[in-house]
Formats: sequence, structure tokens, C-alpha cells
Amino acid sequence: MQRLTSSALAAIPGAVQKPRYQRGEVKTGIVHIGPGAFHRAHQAVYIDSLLATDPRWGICGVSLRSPALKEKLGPQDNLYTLAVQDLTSGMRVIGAFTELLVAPTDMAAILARMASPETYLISLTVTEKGYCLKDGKLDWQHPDIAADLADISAPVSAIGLLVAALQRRRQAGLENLTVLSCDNLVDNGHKLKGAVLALAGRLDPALGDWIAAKVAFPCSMVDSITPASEADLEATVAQTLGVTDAWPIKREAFSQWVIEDHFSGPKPALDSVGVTFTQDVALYEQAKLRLLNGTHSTLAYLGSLLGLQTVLEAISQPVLSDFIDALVAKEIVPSLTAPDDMDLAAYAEAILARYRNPYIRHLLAQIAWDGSQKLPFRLLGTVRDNLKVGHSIDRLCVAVAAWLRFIEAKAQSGDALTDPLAAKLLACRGPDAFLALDEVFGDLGANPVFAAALKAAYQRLDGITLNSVRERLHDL
Ligand code: CS2
Repeated sequence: MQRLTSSALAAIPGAVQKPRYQRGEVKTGIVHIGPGAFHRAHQAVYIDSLLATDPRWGICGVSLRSPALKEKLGPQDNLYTLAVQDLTSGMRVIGAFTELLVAPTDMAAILARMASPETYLISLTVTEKGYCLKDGKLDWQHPDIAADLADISAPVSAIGLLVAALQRRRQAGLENLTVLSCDNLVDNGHKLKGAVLALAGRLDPALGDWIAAKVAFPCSMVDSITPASEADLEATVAQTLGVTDAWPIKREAFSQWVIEDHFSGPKPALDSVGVTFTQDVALYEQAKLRLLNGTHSTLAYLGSLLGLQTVLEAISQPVLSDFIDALVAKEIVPSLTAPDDMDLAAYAEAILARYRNPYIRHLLAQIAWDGSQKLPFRLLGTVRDNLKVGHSIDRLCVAVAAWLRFIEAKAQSGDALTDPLAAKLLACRGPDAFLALDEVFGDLGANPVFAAALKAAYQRLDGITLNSVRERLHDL
């Protein structure tokens, strides 16, 4: 079977949506750092729609480490298939990438592209750990940051790469640039700006001042459930398209992108393709992180302890679904302030309905990755807010305790734990040892109310199985 390429597009069946623009006329207005599955299923799809009316916004995808994407999509003219797996399903060929580059091999080309006068937007999906933060601030102890401080001409971190690019743009007198974080961090734009200014300011205070004055760092909220691709997807895509695609991706039909309306220079008209521009993105971000990602992580750890594999399996257990309902209604929703156009209860209900999508196989193990980076944003902020006003934290502590038990089970079985703090985490036994992890719990580690609730929850989960879970959680 032929490979997906520009010349193969014409023969692909009409039911499959194809780029509705001349790819040869597309310019590269965006450099995206971290073009992983989420970016390809989310932002790149909005851009693909936008290119039909404005060819300035093609994407140069920059992978910081892995050459896999360039190797797989390069021979396909950077085309790939999006498979929407939902009640209304469908396939679509996305043509938004004009170029794919990989660090460090392509560093000269990457920096040139980031400092090109045609580039107006640099966006990122590098996951929580890619920001190299500790307590929300740049972590100077991080080996990648130390390396970038020593030699910014060959940056290894995303933050270093941005600083190196901004240094060039300043030298070239190019001011029009927006840097857009698309990761699941509270206040992502401000955190990114803080990290970039910290590194730039230490290397060259004048560069720091220039960035602060000239570059915009809007916050954004991104949402679409995107499980990692599995081998069977390639077969289904080949069957539908009549050509092979070495790396298709899948996601649910739902997709949302809310961006703070704060740009420097030209702004892509993303509102014409379903994006919301707003003055204040914080409330959307908070609601999504706490309600969706918070319950996702809860299901991931509790479900894994119970031997379940997927989100659907977990939410289909009435006891877990009852627990999540109570967690949401009693401990998460009361911590939130709704944006003007949002009814929090309805929003939460819609999220849980998405977990019941039978067409999506979303592995709990994927969500369980990097807990040390995710929990502070997803669960611990809610704990802090509830503690401040004397609200219950018992259910939130069950979620956190499930993470502890999940790690202890890994330590016992010898199975790998995917987390940048894996070695430290695997050495912890019992809640006190975990609570001493400043980089995860911060001030909460010394909070006696939290410590007591966490210990009680940890006891509750001792030896928990599908047979005992109802009884263990019955009073929650
Ligand atoms: C998930 C997210 O893997 C995870 O940690 O919670 O990727 C989640 O699916 C997305 O944020 C949904 O928008």
C-alpha cells in the first residue's frame, strides 16, 4: 500500500477531510515546541482549519529530544491522520506542519526559524515537567537549566531554547512575538514568563527587560482527551484512507481552547475556528484542571490499585463513579468560581460523560505518569483552598493517598515508575516520607490537618480490592 503523501491525497476517499488550502502557499508563522500527540490532535487541528482562510500560520514543529516524529512524518510530507473516536467519528488528514525539526541536530535551523520575521507565535506543549519549575519558579538546581545557564548557545531545556531565540530576535530587532503555553499548569502563561525572565535576566539583564517589555505570554486552557496511539489505529487508518500513515493520532470529538487575549504583533484569527479569546482565562483553567484533570488522576491511581486498565473501566464501576460524583460536588466545585458563561455542575457532568465514551480506550497508566508534576495543579491546590475555608478534604486525600499507594505498589513489584522524581518517590514508605517531599507538597507537608486526613485515607486504602472498595469508601 502507498504511503500518505501530498501526491496521494487526491485518491483518498471523499469522506475523509483533507487540507482545504494549497499547502505550497502556506507560510510558517508558528513554531511549536513539543509536537506530541496532544498538540497534533488539538492546536494543529485548529490551525489546519485556520489555514483555509489565512495561509500565514503554518507550524514548524520542534521536538526537543526525540527524532521519531520527523522520521515518521517526514516521508509523508509532514501529513498525518486524525481519527476522531466518538459517537460522531471520522478521519481527517492534517496538513498544518510546514516543517519538523529536532534538537540538538537541527539547532541552527530551529533558532533561525524562531528568529524569523515571519514567525509571530511560539507555542509549547512540553508537559508540566518541561517548565523546570519548583514551587512555581524556575528551578536553578534543574540540570537542564544549569546546562543552559552555562551555555545558552546550545540550549537543552524549552526555557533555554526560548531565551536563546529571544536573544536572537532582540539582536535582529524583531519585536512582534507571542509565546503561548498550552500545558495543563495553573497560570501557565505567567509561569512561563516568570521562568523565561528569570533565565534571561540572569544571563543578561537587558535581555530580560526587553522580553518583559516586548513579548506577550498569554495564558491558555486546552482540552481534548487524546489517548496515546496504539498499533491498531494504523490498520484502521490504512483501511479507511487506502494509504498507510506511520503515526496517526486519535482523540474524542470534544475540543476546547481558551486563550487570554493578550498578543504582541499579529494574532491568528483562531476565534473564526472555534477558539475563545477572553480577558481572563484563569477561571476556565482552574475549573478544567481541578474538575477534569483532578478526577482523571483520581481515577488513574484508584483504578490502577483496583487492577483496572482504562478510564472507561474505572468510571463504569458504580462505586468509583459515586466516589467521583461526591468528590466533585462536595470538594472540588465548592473551591471554584465559575466563569460568566459556565455552570460548574453542568460542566462537571459533561466531563464525566466524556469518560464514558465507549469508542475511546484511554489507559489509566498514561494518566498516572508524572504524578509529582501533576498533583500540585490538579489536587493539592484544591486541598489548600478547602483548608483555608474549613471545607472537607477527605475525598481529595483519598486521591492523594491512592497516588502514594500506587507508587508503593510499583516499588514492591519493581515495575517502572514514569516520573522525573521516580528515584525519590520509590524510596518513600508511608505518608510521612512522602509529606517530606517539599517539591511536591510544599507548605502542605507541614500542615497537621492535611497530614491527619492523608494518613486516614492511606489507612483506608490498605490492601484495597474491587471487593472491598465499596465498604472502604462507604462513608465518603
Ligand atoms: C490527562 C490529560 O494524561 C493526563 O494526565 O489527564 O492529558 C487529559 O486527557 C487532557 O488534559 C484533557 O484535556
